[in-house]
Amino acid sequence: MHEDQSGKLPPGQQLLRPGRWPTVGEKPPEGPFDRWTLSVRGCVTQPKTLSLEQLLAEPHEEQAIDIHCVTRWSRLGVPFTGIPLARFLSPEALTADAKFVSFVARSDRGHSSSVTLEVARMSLLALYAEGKPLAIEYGGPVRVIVPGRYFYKSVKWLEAIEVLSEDQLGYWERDAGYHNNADPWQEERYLASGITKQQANRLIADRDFSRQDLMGIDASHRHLERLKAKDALLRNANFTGSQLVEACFDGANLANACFRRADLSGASFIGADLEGANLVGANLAGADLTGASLFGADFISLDDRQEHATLDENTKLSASQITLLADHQEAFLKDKTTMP
Ligand SMILES: Nc1nc2c(c(=O)[nH]1)N[C@H]1C(S)=C(S)[C@@H](COP(=O)(O)O)O[C@H]1N2
Ligand SMILES: [Mo]
Repeated sequence: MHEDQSGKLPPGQQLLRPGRWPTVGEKPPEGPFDRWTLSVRGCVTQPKTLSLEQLLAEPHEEQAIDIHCVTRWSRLGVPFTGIPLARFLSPEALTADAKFVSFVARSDRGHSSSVTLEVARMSLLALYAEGKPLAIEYGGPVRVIVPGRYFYKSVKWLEAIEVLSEDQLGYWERDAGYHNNADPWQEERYLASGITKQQANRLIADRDFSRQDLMGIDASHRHLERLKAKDALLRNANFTGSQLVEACFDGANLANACFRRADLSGASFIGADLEGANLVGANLAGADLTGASLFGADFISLDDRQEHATLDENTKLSASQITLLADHQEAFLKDKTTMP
């Protein structure tokens, strides 16, 4: 546990100024939201379903909680108000085999995430954020806020709290390789990639990554001119120092990918997810970033401001894409956007 760490910035995170709050993940579910219910089930002595009115009538607490998104942006001391989850998870309320808690969202894809009972007991059922009822886009009317873990543990549109005797991996943890412990102080972002060196070398030789799941692939210092990587899953991939002139990454998931000092001139990232990606020292002359998501991405180094991405008048980047970035990234990109 790292309770002493609150109010501080974990390694590899960038601070967003108060009020900046990107929305991340799936679209909100269908309403109505005023008849919301939350059930508590599984290894409990008495399963129950609470209405929104009942939740609102419970005694509330305000807590200032730090948000650390796995895609490298953080907000410190965000005031959330709601019900300490420990109140529903007292030893008397649970059966003897209770060990984990799965948070289940109302969601088309059955979104969920799980934590240990110990971590669940430190969490908050948030009904308000920053003094206002929690907005639908941020998981209202009720979401869980799990302090001291990457924000993907903080499930939005919380519909069920399932107490478990054995852990059950959640949506990101099961299908996308997100680390199940998610401690930002240990940078527990993703699991290691499952691709072997031989597989990686063959794909690199073919220069075709299209639609493949290659999370964490090491493609650093390679000659990958005109690489085809449309719709590829390349979270946490390493392209450091690679030659990627005119590569196509349209629609690809490049969250937390590293393009440090890569040559991306004329490359295309239309609609790609570049959240948390590192583009410091990359050549983006003529690159097309239309519609790419850039929250948490790095274009300029904080340690050495001389080191930054190169953009030119042919780089396609719109002003609306940079309004939720960390201040120093936004300031660097401000005079370099080429579209409204
Ligand atoms: N139901 C649901 N909860 C979710 C997600 C999601 O896709 N669906 N995404 C998670 C991730 S990855 C993050 S970073 C935070 C984002 O919360 P925000 O949109 O309020 O910033 O929600 C988490 N909770
Ligand atoms: Mo996230």
